[in-house]
Amino acid sequence: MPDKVTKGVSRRGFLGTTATGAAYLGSGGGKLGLLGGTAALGAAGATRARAQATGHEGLPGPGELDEYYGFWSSGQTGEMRILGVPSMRELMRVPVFNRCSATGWGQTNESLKVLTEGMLPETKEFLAAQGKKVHDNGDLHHVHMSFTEGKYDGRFLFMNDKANTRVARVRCDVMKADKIIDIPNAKAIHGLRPQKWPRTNYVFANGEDEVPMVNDGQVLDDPSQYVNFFTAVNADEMTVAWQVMVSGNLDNTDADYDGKYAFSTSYNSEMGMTLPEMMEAEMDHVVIFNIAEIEKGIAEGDFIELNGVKVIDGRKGRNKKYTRYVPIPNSPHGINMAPDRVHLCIAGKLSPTVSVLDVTKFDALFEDDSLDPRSVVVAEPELGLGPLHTCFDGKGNAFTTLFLDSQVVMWNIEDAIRLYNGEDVDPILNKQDVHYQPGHNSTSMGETLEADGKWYLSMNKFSKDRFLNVGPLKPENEQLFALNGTEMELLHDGPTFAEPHDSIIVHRSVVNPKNVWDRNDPMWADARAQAEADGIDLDDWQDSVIRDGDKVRVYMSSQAPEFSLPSFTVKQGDEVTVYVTNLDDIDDLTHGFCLNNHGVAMEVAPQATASVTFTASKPGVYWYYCQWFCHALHMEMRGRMFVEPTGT
Ligand code: RUQ
Ligand code: CUA
Repeated sequence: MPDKVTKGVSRRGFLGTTATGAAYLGSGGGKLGLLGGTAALGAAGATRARAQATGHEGLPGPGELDEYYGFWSSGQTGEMRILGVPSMRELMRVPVFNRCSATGWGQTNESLKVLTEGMLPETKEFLAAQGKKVHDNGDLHHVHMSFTEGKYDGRFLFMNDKANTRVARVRCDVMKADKIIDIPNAKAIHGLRPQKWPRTNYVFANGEDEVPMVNDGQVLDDPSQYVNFFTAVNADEMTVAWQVMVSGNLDNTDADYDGKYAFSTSYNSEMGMTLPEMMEAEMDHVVIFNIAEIEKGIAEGDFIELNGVKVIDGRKGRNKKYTRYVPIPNSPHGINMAPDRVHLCIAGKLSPTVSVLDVTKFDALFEDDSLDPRSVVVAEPELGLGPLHTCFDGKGNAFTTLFLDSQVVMWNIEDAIRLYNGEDVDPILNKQDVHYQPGHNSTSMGETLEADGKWYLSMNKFSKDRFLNVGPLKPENEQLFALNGTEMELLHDGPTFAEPHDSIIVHRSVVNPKNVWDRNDPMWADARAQAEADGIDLDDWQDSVIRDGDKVRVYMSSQAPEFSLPSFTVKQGDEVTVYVTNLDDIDDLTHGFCLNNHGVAMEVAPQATASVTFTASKPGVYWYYCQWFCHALHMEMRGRMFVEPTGT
C-alpha cells in the first residue's frame, strides 16, 4: 500500500484571509502582477543615473574602492560571496560546502583536509558507501563575523550548511575556509550566530529537523520520540562545546550584547510532521537559552552524553534553569537583536506582527518560575503580511521585510512600545515596494553596536518579470537603498544567482586580507612536512619526482610563464601527487595547474603550495597547463606528464 499523500493543501484555509492566502502562493499570485515592474524599473534606473550624474557620495566610480565589504551567503550554491557595497560589484566567490572547478576546492589535498578533518565517523562511512570522500553540495544560509565586545573584529566568518548539517569557519586574512565540522545529533543546521559579548567564544547553531534521539532506524514514524538540538560550537577550536535538547524545531537564532542569553525561534512548536500539523497552533515560541546556567549544569554533570557531546535537557517544562519558552505568534522566523542592546525583534511570518522582547527582563524570568513568559514582550506592532527578518539603523529604527506584501517597512521601536502601552501612535515611518518577496535584509554594520544607518539591502527571492527572460529558472533580485533619516532611495537593483540568502555589510576598516600567502601558512603545513620528509627544502627549490612504492610525489614550482618541470614521468597505476609552489611574490599573480583529461585543476595563488592527488590509470602523454591567465605567455605555460604502460 502506498503511503497516503496529502494533496492540494489550501494554504488559504490555514492563513485565514483570502488576501494572505493568495499572496502566499507567491510566484503565481495575482498580487505580483499588480506591482508594475516597468514603472518601478524606470524609476530605479533614473535614480541610479541621477545618483551617478550628481556623483552621489555613496557610489564609487570605476577604479574607486567601496566603503564596505558585503559578505553574502549563497543558499543552495553552498559558497560564500564577497561584494563591494554600495557598488554591489561581486568581488569574490569563496567555495565552502561546494565543489569549485576554478580553485580545486573539494579536490586539492588542502581543501580535502578542511572538508574531512571535522567529519563524524558515521559521515565518512556513509560517504564511502557512496564511493565519495566528501559531500560536494551545501546550503549555506547565514554568514556572520566574529565579535569582540559587540563589534566585528575581522578574524573569522562563520556559516551553516543546512543540507549536510555542518558549520564552517572562513579565515578573514586569506578568505579561505579553514575548519568545517559535522554537528552530531542535530539535523539540518539552519540559524547560526556568533556570541557577541565579551567575544565570540561560541557560535550558536540551530538544528531545524526533528529526528529520534538515537536515529538508527529503531524508531521511525513516532514523532513523540523526536527531539531537536541547539548547539554551541567552540569558535576557537571549532569543536562542539555542548548541546541543549529542546521541544519544537529551531529556525533562526541570535545572541544578546551581554553574553548572557541566546535565543531561537521555532515555527513548529507542535512537532507536526505535515504542513497542516505544523500550522495548527496560533502560537509557536522562542526558546531563551541561559548560557551561564547551561555551563554550570555541564560542570556539575547534569547532562547525558550522546555521540561524544554533553547534552543538557532543556525541553519544555523539564528544567526552567536552562531554557524558557515564550509564546510568539505564529510560526516566527527571523530573530534579530537591536544595537540598543535591549530589544529583540521576532518576525511573525504567518502573523503580521513583530514581537519585541526586552532582554533586560530575561533575568527575572529565570529567577521567578511563576512569571508569565509573555511578560518580556514589550511591543507587538502589526506591520504587514509575511514579516521575515529585521535589521536596524542604530538610531532606534527597525526595517522588517514583508514577504507576502513584497515590501520593506521601516518602523520606530520606541513608538511600537508606546502603542503597545495604549498610546495613540503609529510606529510605521516608511514602506517601500521591493521586487519581489524579500527574505533577509541587512543594514551597514546593522548587527553590531556600530550600526551606522547608511545602507539598506533587500534580498528578494523572486525577480519574475524584472530582467530578460533566461528560461524557467529565473535569477533572484537584490535592491540597495541609501538611507537618509526616514527616507529610502533605491540605488541598485540587480539579479543574483541562487541565492542572495543573507548578508552582512562590514566597514572596510575591519577587514584586512593579505595580498600574498605566507609560505609557512598552516594551509601548506602538510605539503611542507611531506617535502621535508622527502628531503626537499621548499624554500631552496629542488624539482623532484619521488617514488615511494606505487606512490609518486612530484614537486615543482611555477613562476610566470613557466613551470619548473617541463615534463615528468610516472607509471600506469601510480598514485600521483603534484605539489606546485607559486614562487611569484606579486599581487594578483595566481597560477593554476590543470591536467588534461584527468579532471584535475587547482588554483596556486602567490607563495602558496597547493597539491592534488590522482591515479595515472591511462598510459600516454598528457599536457598540464596553467589555467589562471598570468602572463603574455600564459598559453605557453604548460608541460607534459608521461604515463608509461605497466610492464615497461
Ligand atoms: S532563513 S529568508 Cu534560512 Cu535565513 Cu529567513
Ligand atoms: Cu601561470 Cu597562467
